[in-house]
Amino acid sequence: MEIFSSSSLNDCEIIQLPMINNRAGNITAINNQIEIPFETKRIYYLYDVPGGAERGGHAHKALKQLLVAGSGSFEIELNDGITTKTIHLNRPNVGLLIVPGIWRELKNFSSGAICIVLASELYNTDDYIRDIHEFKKIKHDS
Ligand code: T46
Repeated sequence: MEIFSSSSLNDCEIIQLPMINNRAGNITAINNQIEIPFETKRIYYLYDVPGGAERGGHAHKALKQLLVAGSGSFEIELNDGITTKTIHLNRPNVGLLIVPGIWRELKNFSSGAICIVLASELYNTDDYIRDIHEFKKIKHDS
C-alpha cells in the first residue's frame, strides 16, 4: 500500500501516443514499456454508456491504467485525497495514465463514446477501494 498512500495527481499524466497517418486513415500502436510504463495484462473497454451515466467511483491499490477515448469523448475526475482535477479525453492518440491510489470518476460520455483501458493487472476485486471515506483515511493517515 506504500505507492497507494503516497501517490498524487502529479504521478498521473497525459501521454501523447504516436499516430501513423496515410490517406486511408490513422494507426496508433501502444507498446509495453515504450509508450506506457507498464506491461499490459488486460484490455477492456466501456461503450454504449447511457447519457448522464457515471462510471468509476473507486481507487485501485496496485493497478496502473491507461485510458484512451477510442471514439467520442468523456471526462475523468481524479482525486488524490487532497486535490481534484478533471481531464477531458477526446482523441484516440492521447492517453491518461492513472497510477494506484487515485480516486476516479468517469462522466459526461458523449454519444457513441468508447473508453479503451490498458491495465497492468488482471481483474481483481480485492484491488478496489470503493468507499471514499476509507480512501481518504488511508491517504491522510499515511
Ligand atoms: C476503472 C474504470 C475506468 C470484470 O468482470 N472484469 C473487468 O476487467 C472489469 C473492468 C469489470 N468486470 C465486471 C465487474 C462488474 O461486475 O464488470 C462490472 C462493472 O465493473 P465496474 O463497476 O468496476 O466498472 P467501472 O466502469 O465503474 O470501472 C471500470 C474498472 O473496473 C476500473 O478499474 O478504473 O472502469
